Amino acid sequence: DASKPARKVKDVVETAAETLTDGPATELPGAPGSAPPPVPEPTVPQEPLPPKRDQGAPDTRTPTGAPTGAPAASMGQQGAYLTTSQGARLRDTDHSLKAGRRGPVLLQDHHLREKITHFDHERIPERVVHARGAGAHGEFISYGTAEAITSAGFLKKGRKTDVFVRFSTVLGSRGSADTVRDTRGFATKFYTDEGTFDLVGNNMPVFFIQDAIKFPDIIHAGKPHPDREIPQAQSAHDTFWDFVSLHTEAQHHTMWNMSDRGIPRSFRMMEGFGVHTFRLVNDAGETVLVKFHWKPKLGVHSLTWEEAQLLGGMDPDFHRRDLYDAIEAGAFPEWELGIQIFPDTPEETFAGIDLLDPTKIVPEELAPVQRVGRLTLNRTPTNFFAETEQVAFHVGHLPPGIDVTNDPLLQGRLFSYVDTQLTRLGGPNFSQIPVNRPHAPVNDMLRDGFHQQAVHAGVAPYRPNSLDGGNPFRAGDDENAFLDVPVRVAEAPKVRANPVSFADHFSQVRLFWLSMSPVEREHIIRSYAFELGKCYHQAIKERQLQCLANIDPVLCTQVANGLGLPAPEPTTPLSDVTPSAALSQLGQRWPTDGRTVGIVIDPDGDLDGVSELREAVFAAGMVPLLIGPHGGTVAGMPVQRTFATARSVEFDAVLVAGAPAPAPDALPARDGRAASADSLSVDPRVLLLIEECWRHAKAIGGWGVGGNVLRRADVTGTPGVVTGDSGAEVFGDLQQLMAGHRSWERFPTSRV
Ligand code: HDD
Repeated sequence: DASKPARKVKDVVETAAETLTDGPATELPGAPGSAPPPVPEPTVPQEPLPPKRDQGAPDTRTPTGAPTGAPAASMGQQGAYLTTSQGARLRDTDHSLKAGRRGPVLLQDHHLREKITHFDHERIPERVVHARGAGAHGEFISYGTAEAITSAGFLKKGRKTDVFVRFSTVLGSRGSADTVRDTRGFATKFYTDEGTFDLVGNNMPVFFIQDAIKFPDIIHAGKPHPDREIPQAQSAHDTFWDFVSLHTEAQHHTMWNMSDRGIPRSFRMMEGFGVHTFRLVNDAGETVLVKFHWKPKLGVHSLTWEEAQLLGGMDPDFHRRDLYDAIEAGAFPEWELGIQIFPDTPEETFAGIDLLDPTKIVPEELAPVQRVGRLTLNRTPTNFFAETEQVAFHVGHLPPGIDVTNDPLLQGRLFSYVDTQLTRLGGPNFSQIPVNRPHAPVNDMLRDGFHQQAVHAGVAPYRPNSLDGGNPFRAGDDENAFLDVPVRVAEAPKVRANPVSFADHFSQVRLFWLSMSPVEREHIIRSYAFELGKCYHQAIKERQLQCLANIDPVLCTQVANGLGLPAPEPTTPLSDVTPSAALSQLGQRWPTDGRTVGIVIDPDGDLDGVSELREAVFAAGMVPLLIGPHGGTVAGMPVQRTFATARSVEFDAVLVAGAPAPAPDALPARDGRAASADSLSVDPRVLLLIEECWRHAKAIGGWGVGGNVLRRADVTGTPGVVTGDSGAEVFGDLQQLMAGHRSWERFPTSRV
C-alpha cells in the first residue's frame, strides 16, 4: 500500500536525533538533531506509462523453445516511487547519510555509493567512426518485386517488417555539429522474422578505399590531428588531403564529399547506398548480384555551404531536430528500397565495371534501380542512449536469401563490426540489448559472458546431445536456413594484391564531374578550393591538383585559380565517359512535405491574411513558423520565433506579411537603408533574414506591406521572389518554387 506511512520512521529518526550531541548550537534550521522536515512532492505520485515493447526483457528461449527470463515489463521504469536499483523505496535522494548535519559522510551510505558509482560509469566509448548520429523506428513494407530473385521472407509481397535506422556523420565525435561536410551513414536494421538484416550503408555509393586493411589509415587521416586534436568533424585539413592525394583510389569518394552530397539538407532528403555488391539467392538456389539503393520520397537536397556553416553555430543539432520534428509532426520520412540487378557471372563485372570494386558505381542508365519496398520512419526513440547509442549494426547480420561477395572492403567489415561492439558495448552479449534483439526466435548455443540477460534453461548447449531432447536441431534444406552460396573460389596463390581493374582511379570521378549541372560544378570547385585552402602544406595542395588534372582540366584550373597555384597537366589520358543524369540532384520537382515556411508578421498588420496563409501551409503538409517582434501569441496564433531568435537557415522559404518598424531600443536601422525610396523603416534583423534567404537561393514571397519590405531588401524582381495581393495567392507560387528546391537562376554560372 503506497499511501501507508513507513513504520514509525519519524519516531526512529527523532529518537536517533535526540541522542546526537555534536551539533553546534547555531545550526539552522531547527535545533540540532531535530527530524528532517517532510519533503512535499511537487506532483501527486502516479504510475508511469507502461513500458514499450522494446523495453521488455530479452526474447531468449530455452533449448526447447519455451520463453525464459524476467517478466516483460522488468526492464523499463516502473511504479510511482523512487527505488534503489534493487527495488527498495527511498525516502530521500538529496542528502548523503552523515555523522551529524555538519559531519562527514558515512561509508555505509549504500544509496549514495550506488548512485554515484552508476553515474561514474554512465558513458561508454563513442563509436570509433560514425559517433554522431540520430535514430528512428519505422516499418518496411515489401512490394514483392524481388520475390523471384531472393528467398528472403521480408521481401515477399506485402510483408511488413519493423526497422530501426541510424543516420550519422563519419568523422566528428558524439557532440559535433550535424551540418559539417562529411559522408553520412545510413544504417538500417530490419527485424525480419527470419533473423535480423542490417544494411549498413552511406549516402554515397562509393568508398575511399578498396581494401578494409586501409580503413584505420583513412580514418586516422580524417580524424583531428593527433597533436592538437583539431579540426573537429572536418576534412579541411592536411592529413586528410595528404591521404587522399596519395591514395588516388580515394578520389571518387572525395569528389562526392566535395559535392553538395556532403552537406545534406536533411536526413530525409538523402539517398542511401549499400555500396558493395551483394549476392541474392532464391528458393531454387539461383543467384544474382545486386547493389542496394534507398530513394527518398522528398528527393535529394542539400544545404548551401554558408548555410551549413551558419547552422554549425546556430543549431548544431539541425539534422537531428529536423528528423524528430518531422516524425512528431506526422510528416513521416519515406524511402523506397531499390536494387540494381546484375547476372552472377564468374567475372563479377557488369558493362566492364568490376562489381567487387567499392570505388565504382554502375550508372542507373545501365542498370535501372528497381523498387522492391517502402521504408517509413514513424517513431522517435524513447531513450537516446538505450536505442540510438546502443544499437549495434553489422554487415554480417544477414537473413536467408542475402549473402556477401568477395569485395575486399566488405570482407574486412565482416570482422570489424562485431569486434568493435566488444569494447563499445562491453562484451559479447550486445545482441540482448533491447534495440538489438532479433524479432525472430533465438535459439543459439552462446552462453554466459559479461552482461548476460537471459536465464538459459537446459543443460546441453552443445550438439548433438541426448540430454536436452536433442535440441536445438539443425534446419533441413527446405526449412529456410541461411545458405552460404557455394561460390567457386579460384585456385590461386596467396597474394597481397588487388585485381588489375582496381587500378583505374580516375574514370568514374570524371564521369561524376561531367554528370553535374553547372551550379553543382561551381559548388564542387568552391569546396575543393575551400578545403585545400585550409591546408598548410604546399606539396599536398600541388599533389591534389595533379589528381584533379587527371580528372578534368577545367576543374583543375578553377581550383588552382582559387588557390593561386599553377594548374598542372594531366599525367594520364582523360577517360572517355558517358555522363549519368541520375547523379545530378537538380532539374526535377519534388514533394515539399515537412518543409518549413517562415512567416514574418507585424502584430498590428494583416493577421487575417496570416491566419489564412498558416492554414494553407498546414494543408500543404508543411510547417508554418511565425516570426514576430516578440514571442507569445497574436490573434490566437503562436509566434514561434522572434526577430532575435529566428535565423534564415532554419526555413526553406520565407513569406513576409509585414514587419513593424524597429522599436526605439532595438538595433539601429542600417545607414542608407532608412533613406531608401519608399522610406519604410524595417527592423534590420528582418532584412538580414531576407538577404540570407536570397543568398541561399530560397523561395521568398510577400504581400501587402510585406511586398514593400521585400523592395526595401532589394530582392523584388529577381528569380524566386514572388509578391501578390494575398498570402494564399503568394503561397501558391511559392510552393511551385519550393518543389524545385532552390532558385539557382539567381546566380547565373558561366565558368564551367
Ligand atoms: Fe563502417 C560504423 C558504414 C566501411 C568499420 N560504418 C559504420 C556505420 C555506418 C558505416 C553507417 C555506423 C553504424 C551505426 O549507426 O551504428 N562503413 C560503412 C560503409 C562502409 C564502411 C558504407 C564502406 C562501404 N567500416 C568500413 C570498414 C571498416 C568499418 C572498411 C573496417 C574495416 N564501421 C566500422 C566500425 C563501426 C562502423 C569500426 C564503428 C561503430 C560500429 O561499427 O558499430 O566497426
